[in-house]
Amino acid sequence: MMRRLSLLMLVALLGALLAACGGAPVAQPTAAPTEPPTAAPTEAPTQAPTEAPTAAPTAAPAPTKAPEAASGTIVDYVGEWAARLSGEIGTIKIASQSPLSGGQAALGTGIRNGAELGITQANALLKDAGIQFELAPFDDQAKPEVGTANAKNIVSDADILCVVGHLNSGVALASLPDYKSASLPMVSPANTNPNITEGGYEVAFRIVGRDDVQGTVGEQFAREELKVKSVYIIHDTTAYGQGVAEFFRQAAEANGLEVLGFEGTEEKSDFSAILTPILAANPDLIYFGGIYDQAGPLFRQARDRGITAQFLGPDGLDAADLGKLAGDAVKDMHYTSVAAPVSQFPNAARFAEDYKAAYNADAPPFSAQAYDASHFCVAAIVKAAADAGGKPTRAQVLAALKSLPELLGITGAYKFNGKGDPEVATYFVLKVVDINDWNKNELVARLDIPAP
Ligand code: ABU
Repeated sequence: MMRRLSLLMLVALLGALLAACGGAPVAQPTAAPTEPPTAAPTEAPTQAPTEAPTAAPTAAPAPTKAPEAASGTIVDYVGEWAARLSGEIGTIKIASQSPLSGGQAALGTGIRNGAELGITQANALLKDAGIQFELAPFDDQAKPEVGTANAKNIVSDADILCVVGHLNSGVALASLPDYKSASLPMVSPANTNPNITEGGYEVAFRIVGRDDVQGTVGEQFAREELKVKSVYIIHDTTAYGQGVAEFFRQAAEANGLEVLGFEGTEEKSDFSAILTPILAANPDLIYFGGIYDQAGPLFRQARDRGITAQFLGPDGLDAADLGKLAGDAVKDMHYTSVAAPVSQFPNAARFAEDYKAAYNADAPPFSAQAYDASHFCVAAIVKAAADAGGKPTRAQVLAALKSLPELLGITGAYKFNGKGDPEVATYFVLKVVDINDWNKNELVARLDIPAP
């Protein structure tokens, strides 16, 4: 099995490298389309955990080849649809929801900024088309109850026709009933809990993978590549953290990786109580299902107490602040991600420069995905406006999102399946090399895996 995973990872990595070396057209966000498409465009502590997953795959699904080059970039298609607009539509709002304050603001601010850059650059493309966009950013504080309150304000603003968000699956799941009641589509750049698209909300789309896959990819990597025999699993009790931890545990139990403990904690600073039994159990691996703001002090204190287990976790750890919070405790650790540092996306090089120029900071993981998510909102709104012959309704934007062809953004090519998942999602395994420079993280594997 280990050799099989290694081979699959190598094949997937080579496929991705080939695609990056010329297979995929490069999106230049600010450039007007040069050629029309050839085909007619036809957390929070209070977050409730998900139900225990019942049907997680216990072996990571086999990756496919890297996505083929799409028939057109998002900006190509937007330009094509904009040419069919008539009259002055005016300014349409796109909301973002993500944590802009609190311990997860580093990633949440990146989502807001990525969406803002996407909208600014779309406006430049559309300046003579009679339609412009405005971002309405909301701070959900990584708290479900705040997300819900924001969602009620968002749906009451008739000018908002699409939402980019959230960072936290538990917050998105709390907000989706309001979006659903208003037929308001949400395009997530980050949410990985399966219930986002399996929960019957009908308005949820995402451009990232799912934790029923991510958890099994992590378990397979732990067993076959890290060669660990035992694991102690910690999670943050949120829909996301507990969910992905349970998928990891299911796979571990099915595959003979000994699970020495499975604990949830909302603690943010003093992990003594949870580390004492881990020290006694002496696992080969600690798997943490949660976000970097909690993982950082947990990992640092684990090392300080003499725990030598390797660390592993999912995409909630994909943040430069993990290095700042944990220090050398996370040097050389591995994690899985559905996002990855922006340095992993050749087509996002221009985005990374623009982000740095606009915000005087490196673009964090999920910000480039938020840029792409905002462009999916723009594409659907412009297409719906062209089809409707004027300002579209939310229901028309929702229908347009469902009908979009595969579109190439700066982080990949995406086509939504009937549930709102991307037909193929990319899962990364990364290694922390330099705790002071997240973009130096080493790509260990890249797996392109069809939606479950
Ligand atoms: N997937 C990364 C962010 C955490 C979440 O989905 O809740």
